Amino acid sequence: MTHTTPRSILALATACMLTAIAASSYAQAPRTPQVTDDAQATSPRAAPTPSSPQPFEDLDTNGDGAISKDEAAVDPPLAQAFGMLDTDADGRLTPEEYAVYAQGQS
Ligand SMILES: [Ca+2]
Ligand SMILES: [Ca+2]
Repeated sequence: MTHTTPRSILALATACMLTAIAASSYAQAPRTPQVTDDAQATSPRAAPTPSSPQPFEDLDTNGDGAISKDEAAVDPPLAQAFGMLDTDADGRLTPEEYAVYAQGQS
């Protein structure tokens, strides 16, 4: 009669499971605050999202009277809408074409 099923093994197994569960939830815990800390720390400074459209003159950095795609790149929403705003598809935004965007922003 060497058949031994001590309860200590069951207890040990249960303890291992609990430890594993505790370890997994503990491993997840420190990540969440870090992410929110990063988001709070960086978003106010590193996100230069202009609430109002920039003046045409500011975007036309080379002063040729039109906003090229490169010049529009400083304003990501404008760069995204560039193709839609460039109604004559010449690759440049005239003041009239830009006005449509500026009005839509304000
Ligand atoms: Ca220009
Ligand atoms: Ca155009």
